[in-house]
Amino acid sequence: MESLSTIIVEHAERVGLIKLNRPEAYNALSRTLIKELLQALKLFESDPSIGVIVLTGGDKKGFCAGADIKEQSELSFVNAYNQDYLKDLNDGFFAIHKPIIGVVNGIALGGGCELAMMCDILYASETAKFGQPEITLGTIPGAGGTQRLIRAIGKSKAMHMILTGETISAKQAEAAGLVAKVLPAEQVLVVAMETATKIASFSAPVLAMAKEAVNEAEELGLKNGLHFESRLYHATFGLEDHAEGFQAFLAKPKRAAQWAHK
Ligand code: DAK
Repeated sequence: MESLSTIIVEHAERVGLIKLNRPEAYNALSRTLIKELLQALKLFESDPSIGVIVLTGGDKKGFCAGADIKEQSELSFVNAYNQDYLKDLNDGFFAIHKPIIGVVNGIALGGGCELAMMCDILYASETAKFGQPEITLGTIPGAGGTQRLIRAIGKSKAMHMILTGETISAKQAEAAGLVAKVLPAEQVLVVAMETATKIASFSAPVLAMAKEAVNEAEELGLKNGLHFESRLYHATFGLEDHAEGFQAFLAKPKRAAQWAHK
């Protein structure tokens, strides 16, 4: 990967870590940051030594303050429309089969809250705050806020956040179902990395199928969703890892499965 100016990329045991790194602008989503973030995601997606991706905001300025307001202020409607301004962000996340854990360690506002919701699992620090303040700027959420927030926390709470621009705390986000776990700021990334390592220790194709099946629940009705799930479930029977997982369980004594990731 070319030299990076807005993110930091690290490798741990089967885990790829991406830290947003524009502390001078609260990690706002400049075009460069989005380009580098999507490159890093693509790289980890294609790297067989990586099973799970962790996305966080670094230690200094929280997770992300949304679209870069300075950049956006210079865009006319026609330019934004013709360039599909920021649209590649959602498309980039849709292309990732590996699980992505988002670690929100401070503010996640506007596109930052939307970026968090593009992840598959969210951990938050006790100091985290989530909000869609676009209404205060004379615009509306544009990267999934109106669509994902309602699915995550229900209509009344989503409407309240979007129409008032007010933030919710990490504890409120956890109670509402937006966040899986809230931890002290100094522990949240460490625990998320432990979880990522645990998830990454399972069979990669099975993880991808599980992620796809869960995500399809938002697209399909129950009957079609159950059908899709059962077909993927049957498909796992064709994997070497399926045979290995069952043999390891049935062995006397029971042993740990050795995944071949195929
Ligand atoms: N963009 C650019 N710079 C930002 C920024 C942002 N979003 N947020 C903060 N900064 C910069 C500030 O301008 C300031 O820069 P200097 O003046 O020092 O040069 C520096 O960060 C420190 O900010 P503050 O002085 O304001 O620091 P405070 O601690 O007082 O406040 C804050 C921190 C994060 C609470 C505050 O800065 C804030 O409210 N920021 C704006 C948050 C916000 O309104 N975000 C929503 C932006 S609209 C789409 C995809 C995405 C989107 C839309 C469409 N498509 C797919 C189509 C997303 C839209 C949005 O996110």
